[in-house]
Amino acid sequence: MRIERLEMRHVSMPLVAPFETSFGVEQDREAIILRLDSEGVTGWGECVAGGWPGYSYETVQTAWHMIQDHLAPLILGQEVEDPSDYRQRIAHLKGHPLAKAGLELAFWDLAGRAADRSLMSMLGGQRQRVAVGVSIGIQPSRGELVEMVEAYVEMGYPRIKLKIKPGRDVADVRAVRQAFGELPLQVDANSAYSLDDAEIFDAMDDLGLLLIEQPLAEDDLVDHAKLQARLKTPLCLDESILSARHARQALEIGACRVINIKPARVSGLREAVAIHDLCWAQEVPVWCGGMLETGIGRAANLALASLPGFTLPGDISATERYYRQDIAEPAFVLEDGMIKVPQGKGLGIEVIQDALDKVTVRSTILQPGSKANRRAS
Ligand code: NPG
Repeated sequence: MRIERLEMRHVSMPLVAPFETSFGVEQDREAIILRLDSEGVTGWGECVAGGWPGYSYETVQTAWHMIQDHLAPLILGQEVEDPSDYRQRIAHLKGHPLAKAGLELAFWDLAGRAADRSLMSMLGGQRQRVAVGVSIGIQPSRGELVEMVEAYVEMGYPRIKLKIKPGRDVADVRAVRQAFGELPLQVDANSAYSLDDAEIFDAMDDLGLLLIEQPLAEDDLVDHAKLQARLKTPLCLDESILSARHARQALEIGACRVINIKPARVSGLREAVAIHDLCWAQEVPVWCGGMLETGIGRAANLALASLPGFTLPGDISATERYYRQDIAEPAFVLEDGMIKVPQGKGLGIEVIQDALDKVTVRSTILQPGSKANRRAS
């Protein structure tokens, strides 16, 4: 398909409530929305790099530069067959998985719309509905945390994830465990600890958690293996796993027993499926993580989570948990602890142009031979 045009929009979307993690507080979700046009077909993508390098070194600014100056020149005016062809064209460029994944997603949507196939069927998904959970940020007090958990349990979320950070860990989690008995519960530290804190995790080990996510630094598989060896609770890696190779190595040395797969973090859906396949073959459970995506990115996460190895509920919640006004429709709703996987062609969602315009803070259109494109090539 000849790529005729790439539109980039930096958006800032107000969240329904601030989201606090060990790396900071987010009030507005920043992202880049991408629109590819080819032969009368449009494909949408979302790059989830945020406003500051808290979760990843990438930000909206670095991703904008990467997409505009390095990725776009490799595709504009070119015949790009499909997402795999796109991946080959950019394979020599180092790093920047969030930027690469955002554009790859637009290629998936384009390919699906052109071939009249849903993303779920292109990826090999097998379920029309997927089990989901909710991720609860750090709350101002323990009492408010317990109230928040209660509200989400009442809404029907069957699995709860609690964000933790030093000083807001064992006592918070114990309070939730005491209030909710058998509730499926897991925690996420976003790499805020070191092996010197192992006793904190020894204490968590008795709280019946499904898993402990990314307790240590993202580049520290070895200490994760040491920590996993002393715990009965499975460790789950998120930030540490950027590719199928990382996943294989982490499993080989016993650094984790579960993997969180986020298409954005691993440079796109193609690599996400490769990690799924590796874990499926080894009977290692995986689940789909989330990065407060708009309806565009969340549609992709739902399609991915419909693959058979996603045996744990994902961080994919209903639209109303994130945004009062999303930029895509239909909204995703929770039904019996599950969300339906879109079945329309491509991502199976439609972008709401007015809503997108309202949250756009800057935009650019790149075409073959356009200034930004020429400058970089
Ligand atoms: O439901 O999309 C969601 C949020 C799930 O906790 C969640 N995401 O560390 O996994 C994470 C965290 C995150 C949010 C990471 C925003 C990066 C950006």
